[in-house]
Amino acid sequence: MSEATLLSSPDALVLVAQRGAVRTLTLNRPAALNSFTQDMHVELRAALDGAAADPAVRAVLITGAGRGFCAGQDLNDPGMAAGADGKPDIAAVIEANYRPLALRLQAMPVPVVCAVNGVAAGAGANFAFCCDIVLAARSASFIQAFAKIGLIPDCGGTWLLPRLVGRSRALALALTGDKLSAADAERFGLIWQVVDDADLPAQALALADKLAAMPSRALVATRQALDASQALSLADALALEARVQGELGRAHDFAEGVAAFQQKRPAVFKDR
Ligand code: T3D
Repeated sequence: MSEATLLSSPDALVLVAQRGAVRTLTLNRPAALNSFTQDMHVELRAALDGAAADPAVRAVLITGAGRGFCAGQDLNDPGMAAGADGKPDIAAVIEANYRPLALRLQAMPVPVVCAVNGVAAGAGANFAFCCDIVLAARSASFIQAFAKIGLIPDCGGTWLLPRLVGRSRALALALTGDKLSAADAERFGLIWQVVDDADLPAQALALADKLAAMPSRALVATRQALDASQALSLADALALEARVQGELGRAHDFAEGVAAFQQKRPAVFKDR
């Protein structure tokens, strides 16, 4: 297995590395549990845009440095905008940072794996849930911390939580702000899988490698169709499936997948 190549500065707020076809982004403010500052948002956006634009990238893996994954908004960040009345303009912070982040993840042209290595709180938790497949270390936890500071779930939380776990659990998580263990997050269906702490990096990388070798265009079309179906009737979802299958059926990867099956060899997918 090849070594990872660091593409960012070693002291960047988001470390960017490439190994094979997997681009790894590591939130890197461990002393503040990788909470989001304005500068970290800027670096994360650039890193996600860079991965999206690079044809050598076929899967993205997101994780955090140190003992936390991400504690949400850095509540000490002087970059937090103030409105004309001098009070915090949180709408501006969300419009500038969290809304683009959630939409960027939903529109990534490759699958995104999230390896939650420690606590994920506030927007840090919902950022993780925006990713396609979430693994978490057994010691990790998830906290909808917003209610404790007089806010509502953001970074897509109001949309994601009821879809992931249903209204009853979504409301209880959001209203109490209680800490949910990784094991309970898996049991609720908030995340895909909990793994032993020591195994998280290797298992997350193995999953990203596996996805990188699969037909990216079809994987991304799957995410888009599943998300779109939430607002569609069965008849309209069936029509969408027909249209998307029609497009994929004319693409390289379908021909390659069928040929590889018939020839009993591994497929080499390349559409993105
Ligand atoms: O503009 C806007 O506000 C809008 C956007 C809102 C989106 C949001 O994300 S709102 C929610 C913001 N996040 C939180 O409210 C979580 C705050 N953090 C915590 O509740 C706890 O830190 C944790 C439960 C996440 C972890 O607890 P613990 O005991 O493991 O660690 P700790 O000792 O509290 O934190 C370690 C350090 O990280 C500590 O710094 P220190 O004292 O060692 O210098 C702590 O201050 C720092 N830290 C943790 N979270 C944040 C933070 N610093 C700034 N902002 C944080 N969110």
